[in-house]
Amino acid sequence: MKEKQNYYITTPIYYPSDNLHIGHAYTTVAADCTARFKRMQGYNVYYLTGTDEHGQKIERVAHEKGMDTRAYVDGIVKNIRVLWEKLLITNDDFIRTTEPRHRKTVQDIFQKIYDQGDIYKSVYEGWYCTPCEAFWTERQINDGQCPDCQRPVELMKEESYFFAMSKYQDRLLKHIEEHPEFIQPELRRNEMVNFIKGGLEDLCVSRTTFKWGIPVPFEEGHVVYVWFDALTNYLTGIGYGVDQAKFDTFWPCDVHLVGKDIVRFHTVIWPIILMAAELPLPKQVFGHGWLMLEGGKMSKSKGNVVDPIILIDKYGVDAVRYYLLKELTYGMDGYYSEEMMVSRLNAELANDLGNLISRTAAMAERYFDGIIPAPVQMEDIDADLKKKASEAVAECERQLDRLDYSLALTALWRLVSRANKYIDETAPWILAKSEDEISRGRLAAVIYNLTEAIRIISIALAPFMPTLPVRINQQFAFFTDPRQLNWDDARQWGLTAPGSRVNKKDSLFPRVDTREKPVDQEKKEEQPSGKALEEQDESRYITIEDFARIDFRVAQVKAVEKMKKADKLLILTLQVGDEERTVVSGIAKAYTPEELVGKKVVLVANLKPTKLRGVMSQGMILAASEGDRLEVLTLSGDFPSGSQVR
Ligand code: ME8
Repeated sequence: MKEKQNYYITTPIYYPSDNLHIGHAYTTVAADCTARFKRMQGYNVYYLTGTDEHGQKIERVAHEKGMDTRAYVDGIVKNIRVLWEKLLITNDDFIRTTEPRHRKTVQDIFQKIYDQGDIYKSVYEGWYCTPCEAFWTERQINDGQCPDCQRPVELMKEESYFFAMSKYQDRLLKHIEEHPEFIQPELRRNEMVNFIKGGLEDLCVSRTTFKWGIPVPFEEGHVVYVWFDALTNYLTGIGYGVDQAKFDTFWPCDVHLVGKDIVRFHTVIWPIILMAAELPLPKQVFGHGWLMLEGGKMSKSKGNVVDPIILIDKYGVDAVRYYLLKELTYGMDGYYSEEMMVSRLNAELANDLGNLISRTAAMAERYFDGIIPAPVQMEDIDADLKKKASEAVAECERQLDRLDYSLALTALWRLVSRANKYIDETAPWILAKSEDEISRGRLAAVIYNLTEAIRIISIALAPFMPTLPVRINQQFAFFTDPRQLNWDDARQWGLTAPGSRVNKKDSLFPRVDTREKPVDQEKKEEQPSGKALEEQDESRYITIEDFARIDFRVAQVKAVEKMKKADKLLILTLQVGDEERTVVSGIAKAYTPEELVGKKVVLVANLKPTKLRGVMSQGMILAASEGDRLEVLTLSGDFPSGSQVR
């Protein structure tokens, strides 16, 4: 038998200075999605998360609250554990840096580096950002503020131990050059290469002005710098120094998943600690973007944090996980608002996925008494659905391996859309009206194929939405154990046994009523069943009259400017026949203003004007979008502006 491959993934260990917000939840959910996916692929996975409990920042917060530091962090850590349970996080261990096992690792590594000569004593004189727990030189700070978080820095002068990082600069650059996968995405790698080329200074790695930390093993009164302490958790968590077999199994780590704010610590300080301690470097550090709010980054000090527990209680764990994983595209920032979240949940979960499942279950009940028929009478369109399923799963897998959760979901949604379209194209309600054997055979094939598509989708979605297969299994009895799924089964078509039962239940993703918030008061939509199905299918269409109400026009782009303080928006001046229009469009990530000037585009000319960031937008231009790709529809040739588009 082939030996299982190992896979070690970590999140940052969070500061228990306060309860965590939805931004922290993003990293932990993303790492959990990967851990679940790798387990489904048969890997021997180790998923580590935990808390970074030492340092001046935590000590100050606890004192401000008049509490003993240990008692304070214990309370927050308890809440963090509850949050991970609610988010169904499957971490294999939870490391707290205040545990004795971790103290031992930190002291061993510190001593080892001291013994080989790379830690020495001197006096630190410079600036310190307590919220980031980071040292800065005079040259690096801006107007007395931290270059990372823009909060005031404090002047520090104390006797400290220093870590000779500067001498590792060339070795680190060489490693990054020879291992392009080490820092991902590429944008982060370039930033770090520039930072390192700017020159590394030796790092202050001990403090004497407070006590809340791990003592330096060879000199009383010094505590180890909190980032040296924190980064070492990745070794403690897999048994460094106590369980050699486990350590050898999982080190080097496959991926440290972190936010972009702490890529520098993980790709400069951490690899140099490992080099000095003669340990192999992690295979990858992946820096994802931030979940932003309209007013900027979520931050406890700004008081604009979003509590994930409230969202889970309102919308359910699968919906919250889905939203987070879809919203942040590869390495980029995403923007959170409850309205945008609800509209995504309604469109993608309730409409696209929820309807596919409830329509299929209802048709299986209505046309085959709830027994999945054998697929007789196959046609080309069935082969296409099957092909789309295998393509979607392969693409989802490829994107998950790059940690692009959003595009992985986009790939699966291509299959969801294809299956919904397949219902429209095969029109089972018409097949059901004929008594002849051919129509009956076709109907059986259609229901079987839809069921297969749903089975495949529910396996591939399991890493993202872990309760989905369990809930789907209550309607379609696909799996012996919906908690133990195998990724290979999503790659195969035809595993559903004809004759298995379908038992239609309430919608898996009820629509959230956007007019009535809070959502606790939401009314669940009545799910049509049986006879109402045909009417429901009718209501999915718009009439030609509806279509004719939209006034599409050819418009020529005359001028374009960037919207200030909105990196997604462009302000377009359009010529539409004799008229000039201003349109605000969210396409700045895909186009520079110069690329658009002169282009002929399609304008929805009778869309109600609306003010966007203070600019009145008079219409909308059409664009195709998929994941983070976007392309504006343009006309080649010399169609006059103002012409109608039908
Ligand atoms: O930095 N969007 O801990 P921390 C996305 N203890 N992710 C976010 C986010 C947001 N708005 N806000 C926070 C520390 N995060 C150190 C780490 S590791 C050895 C030590 C996530 O509690 C993101 O992953 O400040 C970020 O890197 C992490 O939370 C920082 O958590």
